[in-house]
Amino acid sequence: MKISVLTLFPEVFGPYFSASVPGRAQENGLFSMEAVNIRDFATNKHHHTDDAPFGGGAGMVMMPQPVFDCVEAVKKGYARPPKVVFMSPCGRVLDHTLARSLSQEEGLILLCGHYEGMDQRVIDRLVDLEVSIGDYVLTGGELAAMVLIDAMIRFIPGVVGNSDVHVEESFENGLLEYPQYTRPADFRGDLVPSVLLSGNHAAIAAWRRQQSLLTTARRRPELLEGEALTPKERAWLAEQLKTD
Ligand code: 6GU
Repeated sequence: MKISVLTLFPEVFGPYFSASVPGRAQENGLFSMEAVNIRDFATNKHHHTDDAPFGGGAGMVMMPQPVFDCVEAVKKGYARPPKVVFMSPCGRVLDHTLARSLSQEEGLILLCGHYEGMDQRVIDRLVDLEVSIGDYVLTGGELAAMVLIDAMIRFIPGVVGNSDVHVEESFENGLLEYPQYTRPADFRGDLVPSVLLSGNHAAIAAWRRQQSLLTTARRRPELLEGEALTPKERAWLAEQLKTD
């Protein structure tokens, strides 16, 4: 997978994507990422990329010319036309399913806006999909693009160490994750649940399933709506929630 991020602040992508899991994944050739400065494509004298909105109002709007030229130049680096994603609070809210689906793309252009907005002609003519990372407003699309990239690359085989990680973690089975413990079994008198030390794999799996159900029911009950729970699980959950 190749990702091009189009931004006025390419320097903010360096540290994160050269460190830790994303850094190793790029070194191992599992994905590649470039940050391209939209300002380099501005043809006006002072390389301005924004201007006042027609009709008046607060803030500035990103001009179409630098963005169109930037997208068109970056597309030349792709054998097949990549999907163009505009990071915007007006977009589809990112979740597990959208991250996994976008991770299947061979190439992606992530367009980051700044200032108050983007000229609508960019969105109408160049953008295939708008993505938001939640119901709050950021000063620009850069952090949102980093969140999207991080969430996507975890689905690329080999990026996250153990292939079981996906099966067990939150959201893969529609539930939140069960609690995890490591050594020591007794930390300042606080004990690890004994079932985890029992070596009984069926009992451990059953305990984890129950814990996932309970955490999900307490914190995110709406996630259980589409879940296939057995009548026994439903009864057990109702009993547990009674004493909350
Ligand atoms: Cl993608 N961009 C901005 N500027 N703010 C956001 C966002 C994106 N997602 C949530 N808030």
